[in-house]
Amino acid sequence: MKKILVANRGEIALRVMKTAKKMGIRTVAVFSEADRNAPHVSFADQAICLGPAPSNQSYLLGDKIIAEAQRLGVDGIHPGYGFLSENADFAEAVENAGLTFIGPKSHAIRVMGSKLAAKEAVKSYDIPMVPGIEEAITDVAKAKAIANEIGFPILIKASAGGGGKGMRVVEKESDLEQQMNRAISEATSAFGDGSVFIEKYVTSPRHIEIQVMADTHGNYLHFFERECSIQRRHQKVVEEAPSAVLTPALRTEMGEAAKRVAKACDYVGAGTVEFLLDGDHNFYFLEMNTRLQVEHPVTELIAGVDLVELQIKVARGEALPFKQEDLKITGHAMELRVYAEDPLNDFLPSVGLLSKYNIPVGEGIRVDNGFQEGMEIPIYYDPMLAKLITYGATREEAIALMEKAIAAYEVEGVQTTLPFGTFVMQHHAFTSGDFDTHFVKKYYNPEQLKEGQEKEAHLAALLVLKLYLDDKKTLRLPIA
Ligand code: MV4
Repeated sequence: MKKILVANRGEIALRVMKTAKKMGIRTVAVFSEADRNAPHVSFADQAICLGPAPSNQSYLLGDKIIAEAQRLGVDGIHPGYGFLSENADFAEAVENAGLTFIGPKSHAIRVMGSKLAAKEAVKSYDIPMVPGIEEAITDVAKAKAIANEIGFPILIKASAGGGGKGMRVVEKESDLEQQMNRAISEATSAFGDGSVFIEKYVTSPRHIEIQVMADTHGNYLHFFERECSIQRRHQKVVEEAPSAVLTPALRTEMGEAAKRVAKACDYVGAGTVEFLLDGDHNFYFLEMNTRLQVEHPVTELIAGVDLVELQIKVARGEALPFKQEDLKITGHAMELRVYAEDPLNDFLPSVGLLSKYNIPVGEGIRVDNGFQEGMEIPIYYDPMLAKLITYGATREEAIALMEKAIAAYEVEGVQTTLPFGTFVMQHHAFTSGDFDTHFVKKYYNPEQLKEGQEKEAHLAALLVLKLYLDDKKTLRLPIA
């Protein structure tokens, strides 16, 4: 593989191209008219404008991307995350065009894109699943019978779902019919597929996901877990590896289960198997994400691997260069997603001009960044500016370093989730490790953040006053 096209933008396009460059592979960037001056464009050896800013006129134009790749003599296409990364038809079209899709086969993408198909596929692989049904349901009377058997609360989920869309918690039988109809209509309008199913609702789970990797020689590896319980409205904000609560035995058990999920769909490349972990440390398979994930860097730091390099090697047909026994966890990594969103104003997007932008640097600090000072943040895409990642010997060290790195991160012109990161790092529930997916809902309100910021401002004012008073004590001769 001599030349790779990265069908993405922002920090992930840069991150993929950096590894390609390191491997001596030439890079092609694609961009929209809004991204003409973006760093991923200048970093690449070649760059192609796909069209106007909206994604459906640029980054989602699979056929155009493939045609450009062929014209430029590209060997492989890396889709990054989002956009075309989990589009089975695109993966297939790339392969049919005689190019390599740096990711799994379209079969695996298709199976895991449907929650019901995924359940069906892993059925005979001894994977723990939440009590529930394995088929779509439309009959309310049948749904009531099943719900009573499982026991309330139950959760109605859309088979094609994602991001919590089409998901409805039902506390009691009398609410079921209405919630089911809502879930079906939401799923129909969002995904064009109204199939829903029922699961027991796990009330206070933690979100634990396992990084897996498979090659074309039948080797499967897991690279331990990431914990992503700190999220708001299904948007992850803080991720870490390892989880504060997994024992080595549970880690191995979940890792082996994740590898079996990958086997169940003939997986190739990097993937992530999501689990819920309940208060009694029971784990349940949720779904598999068939792409490189946003939060992959925390795994890279604790496992000492470059996941993009491994993706490319696997795509070239090479065998994975390790055995499971070779892999071990060293240290602890923490990631904060730096979004251009206002944590004081319901996390509304805060787009505009980055009038000042300086990222922190130093030992144990990694910033996967897609922006630079003077750039306008486009309204058309995900407003993530960067990922701030810290790495230390222990969880405490990674947290302390994160607080320092947040303080050193200079952003002016837009509001960001940086202060929210400080809130999380200083919260007892987080530092003690005793938290679940309801952390934000349970503990966060903007007033608390404001209070913290005011306290900080007050302390700063006191310090200035003290310095001034100390200074006044120093005798000074009047200027003649
Ligand atoms: C659940 C659940 C509780 N019980 N399933 C949310 C997104 C979708 N991929 C799966 N999700 C959940 N499924 C059962 N049976 C709770 C969630 C959930 C959640 C999961 C992971 C991280 C954050 C979450 C926030 C709300 C709900």
